[in-house]
Parts: sequence; C-alpha cells; structure tokens
Amino acid sequence: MSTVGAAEDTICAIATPAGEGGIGIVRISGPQAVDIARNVVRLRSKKSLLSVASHQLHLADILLRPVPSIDTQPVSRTGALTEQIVDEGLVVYMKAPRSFTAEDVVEIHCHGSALVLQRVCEACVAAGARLAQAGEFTKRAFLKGRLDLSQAEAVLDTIRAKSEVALRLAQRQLRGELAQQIHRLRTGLVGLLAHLEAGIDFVDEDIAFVGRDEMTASLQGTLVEVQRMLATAESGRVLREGIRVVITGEPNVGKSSLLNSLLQEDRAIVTDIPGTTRDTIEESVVWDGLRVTLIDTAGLRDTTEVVELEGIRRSKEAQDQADLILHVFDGSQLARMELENVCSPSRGHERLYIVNKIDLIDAASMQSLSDALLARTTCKVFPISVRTGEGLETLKIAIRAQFVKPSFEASDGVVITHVRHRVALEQAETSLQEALVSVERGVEPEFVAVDLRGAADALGEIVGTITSDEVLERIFSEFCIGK
Ligand SMILES: Nc1nc2c(ncn2[C@@H]2O[C@H](COP(=O)(O)OP(=O)(O)OP(=O)(O)O)[C@@H](O)[C@H]2O)c(=O)[nH]1
Ligand SMILES: [Mg+2]
Repeated sequence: MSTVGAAEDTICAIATPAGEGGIGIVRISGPQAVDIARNVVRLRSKKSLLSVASHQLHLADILLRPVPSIDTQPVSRTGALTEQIVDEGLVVYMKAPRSFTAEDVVEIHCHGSALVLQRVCEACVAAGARLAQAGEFTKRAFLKGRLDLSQAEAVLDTIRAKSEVALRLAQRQLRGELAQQIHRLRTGLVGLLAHLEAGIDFVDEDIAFVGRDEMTASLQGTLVEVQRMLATAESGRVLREGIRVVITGEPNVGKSSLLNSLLQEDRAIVTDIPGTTRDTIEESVVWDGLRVTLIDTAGLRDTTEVVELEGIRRSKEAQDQADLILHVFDGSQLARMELENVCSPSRGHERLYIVNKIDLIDAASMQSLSDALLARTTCKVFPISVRTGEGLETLKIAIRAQFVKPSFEASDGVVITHVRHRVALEQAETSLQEALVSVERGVEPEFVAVDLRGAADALGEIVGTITSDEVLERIFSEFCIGK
C-alpha cells in the first residue's frame, strides 16, 4: 500500500459542496481527531469532547485564532491574541470503530459559509491534521475492512446517481449484494481448489478427493452464475452512467425541434432558416430509469463561414463520444436528400435514421424513402413528425430498448454496473471454461488448479481481496475531496 494515506495520520476536509449552504461540514478522521477538533470547538456544556457521548450532536462555539494582520485584535492581558468565536455549530464525535472510516471521527457542522469552513479546515491543519486526498475517507473505510471495493465504488455511484434506477443499483451494491454473491462463488472455488491441492499432494495414495463429475458440475454451476451476471453488464452500465445521444443531419431538417420535443422543453432555437443552431446544445432527461443526455448539433453542410465551421467541428466531436446517433432527414425534401453517406456503422457506434416531417408527405413517398434507406443500411429507420408528435413515443421506446436489454429486465438478481467488474468476470469466465476443458480431458490436477486460481483471483479483484495500488488509486481518485 502506498505510504500516502498511512492510517497513522489524521486527515481533514470540507465534506459539503463548495458555495453557500445552510450547513457546511468539516470532517476529521484518524487517531488525533479529537485532539485536533478541540483546537477549533468549545462545547457549550463546557465538557471535554473526549468525555461526551459518542454519536451525539453537541452544541459548540467554533473558535479560531485571528489572522493577526487582518482581524481587529482582541488582546488578552498577557498580550497574546485571544481566540475569536467565528460561528456556532454542532459537533459529533464518532468513536472508533463505529464510524465510516472505522477510525475516530469528528464532524464539525457549521453554517455553510465557504469562509468559515475554509478557516476551520486551516485550523485543523495547523493543529496537526493533513488535508485529505480525494476519496481518502472511503479508502480508509476500505483498508479497515468496513467496505469492500465494490461497496466503496457504490458510495461514489450513490453520490453521482442521476436517476432513480441508478440510485437503486448503487444502493443494492452498497448493501453488499454483489459482494456477497462474489464471495459465495469465490469461496466455492477456493474450496474446490483446496480439495484439488490436497489431491495433488496425496496423488501417490491415489485418493480421489473430488470426483471428476462433481468437479464438472460445480464448475459449470459457477460458470452459469458468472455468465448470468455478465448478461446484465451492458444494461447495468448504461443505467448507472446514462447514454449520450447526438442528433445530427443537414440544416433545417428539424434536429432542434426533435431535441425540444424529446426534452418537452423549449430549449433550442427553432427557425426555418438553415444554419440556426451554431453550437452544440446538451440537456438530460430520464426515461423510465434511463438517463439520456441529448445533444443537438449544427447542421452539417459545406460552408466557409467561420462560426458555422466551428459548429460543425463540435458536432463531429460530439458524434465521436456518442452512444447513439440519431441522424435526421427531412422527409419532405426527398428529391435533394443526401443518401450516399447512409451506412451501417461499426459496432459501438449505434445509429438510428429518423425521417422527420412526415406530416408533409404521403404514405407512398414514405415507403419509397424507407426502401431507399433500408437498401443502404441495417440500422432502424423511424418515420416521425415533430409537428404532430407522430412516431415520437415509438422512437423513445426504441432508444431505451437499444440499451436496456430484455436479459436485464428479466433478471432479479445481481446487476453488474461497472466495466471493471465486467472485465474481471470475463476473466473468471475464461478461466472457468479452460478449467472445464481440462477436467473433461482428464489433464493433471495441477493444471486445473492454475485455472481455478485464476478464476478465484479474478473474482477477488471485484471485491478487492486481490488488488493493486494502481487500481485503488484509480478508483479513489475519482471521488471528491471529503468523501
Ligand atoms: N412540417 C413540419 N415542420 C417541421 C417539423 N419539424 C421541424 N419543422 C420545421 O422545420 C424548420 C427547421 O427546424 P429546426 O428544428 O430549426 O431544424 P434544425 O435541423 O435544427 O436546423 P439547423 O439548426 O439550422 O441545422 C422549422 O421551421 C420547424 O418548425 C415537422 O415535423 N413537420
Ligand atoms: Mg437547429
């Protein structure tokens, strides 16, 4: 483990968001938490913080030494600067190990003034605390075994959740649903491994510790469960993160109109002048649990106009980061429609073709347009009219269905929401498959053991039983300071 974050030191940070607020909290964690806090707070009850009941809020004055050159200086009879009461607040002492970090924790709840919070934090540092790094409180909770790695990730997911479903998934993971399932599978594998290794040791005595059929059945059972979890991974990830949908097409086809109507809000300017939208416009909605960020872009056309060129550049940039592109055509402009670029993009660049303004065309023209498009692409084609609303509901349902697969809707078990977990499960899957082939072929138990160890280690990575500093660094650096 890296030396930064060694648990002997005491860390502090402002735990509430920057800016004005009703309440702001400074959090201190580590063996010196109480001693440091005593430099900043004085309980109104006049009791010492150490002697008061843990996990209870106590009214306190927040005291700071004045900054000599700035503050009017109340000077005591001895000539020393006296402390100033800068605020009043509540203080809670959470005695180890019954705290988030499993260390001694003191939280100082002041008014939500950026200045007070800053000064309190500085005073804590002056008294011996170190400013916490991003995610360091949660990292300590992990290192002390209060949370496993998947639960630590769920803390961040909870903070970031932007939809009810994302929040629910985060909470299930935080409560340890994934961790328990992984531990169960891993324990099974480790058990098999123990038998296998005992078998290896006693091979001369020709003792069959686990029969081949028993081994196969057990491995297959584990493999099925790993695969069932993997089947939820893609939907799980998009439900946690949401998707980015970029609306593209030539000028004046109705891109901004579509954005407004999908948002149910008059967000982008709509006119009949081609080239109305210059910049990209980004806004999010939640459809049945799926967070969808819609991005309207400048219409693509040949131009030398500087602002429009920049708009087109941004449009292309947005497309590169899209999970889905809605490419819009104006159905009423069939004759001059540019169909040459219609294609079936490679995997990972999902695309739907939208024919808008069907209120202006008859069924026969729509049919021939559809045929022309479908001759060029395997992507789905959606006829819509933003003006009448026709086809919009079908489009929304199709967008959601593109990402939230039936395998997810049908599963009531553990859901995989992180790419990191998916990669580890895929490794476990491969190792299990290799182990099964080895058992089938009757190869030496040593080789089967290697694959079993591989599968168990892969599962261990998810919960952090097996993990590197680098992985921890990556995970916790995504957190905010103070969590
Ligand atoms: N009849 C009809 N007109 C529509 C429909 N959707 C949009 N329009 C009209 O088409 C014109 C262009 O719409 P916009 O949404 O500004 O088109 P855009 O693709 O964003 O255009 P740029 O920003 O210039 O690239 C406006 O006059 C809209 O009222 C539709 O379904 N039917
Ligand atoms: Mg527009």
